[in-house]
Amino acid sequence: MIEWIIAASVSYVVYRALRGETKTNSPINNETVTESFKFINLQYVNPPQNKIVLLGKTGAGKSSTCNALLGKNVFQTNVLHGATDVVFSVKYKNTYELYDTPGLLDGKILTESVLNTIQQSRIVVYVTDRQLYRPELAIVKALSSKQKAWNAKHSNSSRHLLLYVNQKDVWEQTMAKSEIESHSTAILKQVSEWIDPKDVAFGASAPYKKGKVLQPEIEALEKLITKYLV
Ligand SMILES: Nc1nc2c(ncn2[C@@H]2O[C@H](COP(=O)(O)OP(=O)(O)OP(=O)(O)O)[C@@H](O)[C@H]2O)c(=O)[nH]1
Ligand SMILES: [Mg+2]
Repeated sequence: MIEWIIAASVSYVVYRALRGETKTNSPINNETVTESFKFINLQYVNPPQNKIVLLGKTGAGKSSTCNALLGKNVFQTNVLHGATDVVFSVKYKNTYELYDTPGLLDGKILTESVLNTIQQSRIVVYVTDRQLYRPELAIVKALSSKQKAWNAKHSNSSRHLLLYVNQKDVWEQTMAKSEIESHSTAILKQVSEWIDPKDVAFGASAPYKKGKVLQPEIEALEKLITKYLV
């Protein structure tokens, strides 16, 4: 497993370098791990609103995913991490609003506005482009347990947690089929205690090949979200 993570990370770094992207993730230190535990204080008091919030590590592709879901470039994206620094929303389908948030980790703290948006949202989409780091798993666990506690008492206003695994084009360009399979299985296994495999979607929000940005492959996530819109 360790060799595999190293191989995947190296391929990814090489891929980004080939794209001219030289900035890589900062290592995750104890401070950021501790910060992630602020999520434990998440309180669900009021019923959820028609809001969808995208959360995840910086550079995972949250803003690109919002754009792909909307079918237009509204949210700012950047190869350099930290492109999004405030919570920003736009209208989505069926009276829903789509919320983009600043990236987690990379030394970022969880702001009040992100926490409030999570508390208000019916659907939380955790976005990743690889196996989750430990602090991310802590976040997923906290979100899932708080949502389950809420849902157990309020069957007519359920909350949902989805996982979206982005950048599948990068995997396809840097890994063999068998590696992709084990990569996918490993991610499903990592979150299996908290997220049903049926609530996991794979895709590519801003696929890139030979210097060109291609059409997003976002159907799987769209389908999942649509299932939970009320
Ligand atoms: N190849 C490829 N690149 C992608 C994909 N999705 C996003 N990217 C690229 O990844 C970089 C980061 O994407 P963003 O959408 O800005 O990421 P973010 O999660 O919003 O980042 P922060 O705002 O810093 O938290 C950009 O250069 C995107 O073009 C994808 O599916 N495939
Ligand atoms: Mg962003």
